Amino acid sequence: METESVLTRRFQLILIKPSHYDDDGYVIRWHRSMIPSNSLASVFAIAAEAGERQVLGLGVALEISCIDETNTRVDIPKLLAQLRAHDNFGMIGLIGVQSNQFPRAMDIARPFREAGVQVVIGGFHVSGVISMIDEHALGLDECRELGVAMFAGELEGRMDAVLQDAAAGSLAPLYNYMNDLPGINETPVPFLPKHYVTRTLGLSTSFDAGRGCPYQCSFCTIINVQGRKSRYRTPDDVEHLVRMNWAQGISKFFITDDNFARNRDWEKIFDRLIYLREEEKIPLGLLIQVDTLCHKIPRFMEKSKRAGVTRVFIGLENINPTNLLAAKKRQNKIGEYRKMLLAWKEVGILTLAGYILGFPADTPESIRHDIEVIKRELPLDILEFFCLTPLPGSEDHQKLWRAGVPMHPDLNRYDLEHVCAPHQNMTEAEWEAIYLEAWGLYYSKAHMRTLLRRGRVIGLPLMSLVKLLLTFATTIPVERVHPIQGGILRMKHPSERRPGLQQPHPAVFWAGFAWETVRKHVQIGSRLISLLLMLRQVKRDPAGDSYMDIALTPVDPEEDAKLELLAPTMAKQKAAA
Ligand code: B12
Ligand code: SF4
Repeated sequence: METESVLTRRFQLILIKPSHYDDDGYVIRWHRSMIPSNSLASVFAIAAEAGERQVLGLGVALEISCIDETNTRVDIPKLLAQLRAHDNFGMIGLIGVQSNQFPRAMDIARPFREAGVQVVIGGFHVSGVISMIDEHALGLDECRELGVAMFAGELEGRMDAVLQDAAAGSLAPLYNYMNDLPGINETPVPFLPKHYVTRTLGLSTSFDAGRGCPYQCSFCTIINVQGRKSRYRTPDDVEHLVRMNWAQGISKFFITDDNFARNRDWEKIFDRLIYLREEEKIPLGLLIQVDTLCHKIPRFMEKSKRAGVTRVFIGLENINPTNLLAAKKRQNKIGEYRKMLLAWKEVGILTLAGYILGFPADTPESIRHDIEVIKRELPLDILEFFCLTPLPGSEDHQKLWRAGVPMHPDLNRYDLEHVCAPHQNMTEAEWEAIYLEAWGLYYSKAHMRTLLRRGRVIGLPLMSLVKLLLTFATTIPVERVHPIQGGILRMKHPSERRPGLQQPHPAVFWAGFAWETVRKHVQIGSRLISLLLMLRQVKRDPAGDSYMDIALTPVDPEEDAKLELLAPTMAKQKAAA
């Protein structure tokens, strides 16, 4: 009898990737979110492999379930009942928790801890704070008080100990591997079963081909958590994960490396992807992130195209050299921006760039001016704005913390959309106002028409461009969240309101939600119609094929020196001479 009961034990491993709260205090959740979480895919794959090796002993099964809160409600009573049915033989894993998600993660953890369920939290907040501040600051002591075990560092090669401790009911308060970054070659590759992937848009998934970045931007947390040395997956691993996904019909990937161009093995990985695409006819579609000097790497652009890259995200950050220097972003050379963007245009790949507002030299006027310069002179498709934020784990945050500069105490705001620290030229209200205004300035009707006209003459996929324009032009004004946190059909539930805020009467809540949903869809629908009409006009324009403007003009060093884009750089050079 005894043996039989041991054999039937099933450890419940529930992996939850928390979302965070919007400005009204509701969890940001969608019917379909943008893209599956790579953190969740990584931890799931590591756990699944541990399960196959029966790390909890012969006859003890590991039952893993995943919840990405950006697209699935965390139904706490249901999960508690599931765990109770197994005598609480299980564990909640709070996965890939960023600083802005930490308060929500704690709110999820609380009822589980009250019920005696074991909880472990991992991700950039815990790792970043331990790396740059200490083991107690910014909510980490709250974890200890609640009995939530913390995991700092990376999980590859370390899962067995966590699972075995949890199964024995004796989790340590802290697993700290920050000083020991594992190699990620030949470790389980990130993977999510298709029924999780279909909760996101466009049947695409994500993986990291490498970790670590050699640069030293002061606002960056990545170098202090994942290190500056390039660690990467082997081409065999990448091929394996592509085949696993293709077996379930998925061939579109977001390669999440912060800078794939600095992955030391980028070429070997691209060669393998080119083989899979050209010889095996797997219809790969890739989004990669690169730096502004990637066009200088021989063969990088051409092989990107052949490997199936359709979109690139570039960390442009700013066009003011003083700001770039202040952020130690020395690798961004403004004189190279046009060359790099035109090189991507030449291979027909859509470009998206991140632009940070709130560097020391910024004022509302300078930001307005810079956006107009970008629109006129840079051949860029999509621009995304962020507020400069001292993210826990970054050098910027560490400096302010040590200097005792007051920063916003609510971690939920550290999402790059809210102002969290003082600025020398702008009040908090001015900064937040120019952040919202910036979106409207770039996604004006006139500029979206220009982008479509440039797209036509270059031969970009215009429907893809329209979809991106719709997302980036509407998500902020309609949904009040950043487009990369967006999705389709915003979902809300009264139980998801932040504790401490007033709970509305259910009737009032649901009536408000229904009205809000209708209103938003009318707004989005009318923007879509106007974009489609614009596209039709652009396509039918008889002069469309000969369209030309400053941005599309090939680089000529003498002529480029006269552009406003380079005015601050030229002035600096003159002064230095
Ligand atoms: C890809 C990515 C995204 C994607 C996410 C989708 C996807 N496909 O994954 C998108 C573009 C949507 C995105 C959005 C945002 N992101 Co982002 N993102 C990243 C990026 C580049 C990679 C994440 C990743 O996959 N890492 C690899 C995984 C495997 O690492 P990991 O999460 O640390 O997990 C490992 C360990 O921590 C540990 N672990 C993790 N969880 C757990 C749990 C347990 C129980 C255990 C035992 C272990 C464990 O094991 C894992 C494997 O080793 C990171 C930077 C980076 N290099 O990580 C930024 C990063 C995580 N993002 C960041 C931010 C701020 C955001 C946004 C708020 C920005 C915005 N305004 O939109 C939003 C938030 C939206 C959201 N809902 O997540 C910050 C977070 C910083 C911080 N201190 O919080 C980072 C670090 C980048 C930065 N600017 O510094 N992001
Ligand atoms: S290039 Fe990107 S990943 Fe590298 S240090 Fe700068 S911000 Fe961080």
